[in-house]
Amino acid sequence: MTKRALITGITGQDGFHLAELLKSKNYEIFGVIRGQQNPKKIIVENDLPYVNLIEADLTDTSSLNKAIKDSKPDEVYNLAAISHVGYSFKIPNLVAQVTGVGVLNLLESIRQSGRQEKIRFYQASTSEMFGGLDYNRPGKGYDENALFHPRSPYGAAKLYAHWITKNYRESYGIHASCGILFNHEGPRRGLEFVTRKISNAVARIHLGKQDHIELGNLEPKRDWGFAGDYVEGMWLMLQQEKPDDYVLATGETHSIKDFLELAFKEIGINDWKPYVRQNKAFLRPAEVDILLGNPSKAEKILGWKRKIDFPELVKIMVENDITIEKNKKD
Ligand code: G4F
Repeated sequence: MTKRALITGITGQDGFHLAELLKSKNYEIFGVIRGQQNPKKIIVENDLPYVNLIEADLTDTSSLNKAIKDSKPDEVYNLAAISHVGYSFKIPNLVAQVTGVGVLNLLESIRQSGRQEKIRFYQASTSEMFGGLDYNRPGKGYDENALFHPRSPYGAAKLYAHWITKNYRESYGIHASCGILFNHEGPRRGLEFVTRKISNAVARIHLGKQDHIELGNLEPKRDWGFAGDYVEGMWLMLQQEKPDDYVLATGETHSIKDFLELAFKEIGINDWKPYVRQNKAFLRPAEVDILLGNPSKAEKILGWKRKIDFPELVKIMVENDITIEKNKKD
């Protein structure tokens, strides 16, 4: 029988990759779209024509109730959030409502739908919940039992969402799993995130469209994987008999300088420093200095493993942006 999936956050990078994966598995897919005249609607309609769009908002329970009623999902993937860590310091209350309490609203809609035992739920938790400070497993990385210490309004809101999801699993028996995903990137990443900002700028520098890039702190390290690999892990979590929480990560960590080094090498530039300027506007009130994940549990239980490594990821992103920028008139 064809399975039905409801995806919130369909306009984002992960929504795109997950829809492609579920389509290849013959799911009927419903995507939640938010806002009056959302400019991303047309992109979803073009790139994912098989997705049935439903208008709803995580902060509006009646619209969520209707989304669950109309889509009758077997699986719900909550990928929606205000997800930019730096921006979350500017609108902390809104982030708490959308990224945190929004998840409670969605879980309540599932619980009150009369179909709660038929629905499996995925919550997009994040490595930002660890915060980098209690780096208590040197060399091994954060696993599912590591301490949480969020360092931003975004991280704190995600931590609430994580715990309320676990709470609904324990209290009401909802098949709800949290994927604690470390940074995952790719050609579909928004230009406001550092990897895509760099790959795009490198492409433009290569084509003579700009001569430098302005960035914030270059020292932080991240465990960067490819988003296409990570959506496979989300799906695998919901195929398990029992719900649980899993870290998805590569088990490697690299600095922003490492990313710059490889990205500029793709266009034949060995010394990136003359092309990079620091702009304090991109510094954050509190920084997460290092993130390294330990995906052993997901590898063992789900049989999940990332396929694309760090150098390949950088190459894919730079090549993609060169193609886009070549075809674009500025
Ligand atoms: O690319 P970023 O904005 O990603 P960040 O903050 O790690 O968060 C991303 O990954 C999380 C998973 O761990 C997700 F939960 C979250 O939603 C998001 O997808 O920044 C990465 C690092 C930071 O240390 C930042 O300070 O890059 C540093 N950075 C330096 N210059 C910059 C810039 N970040 C951005 N966005 N723009 C800069 O110019």
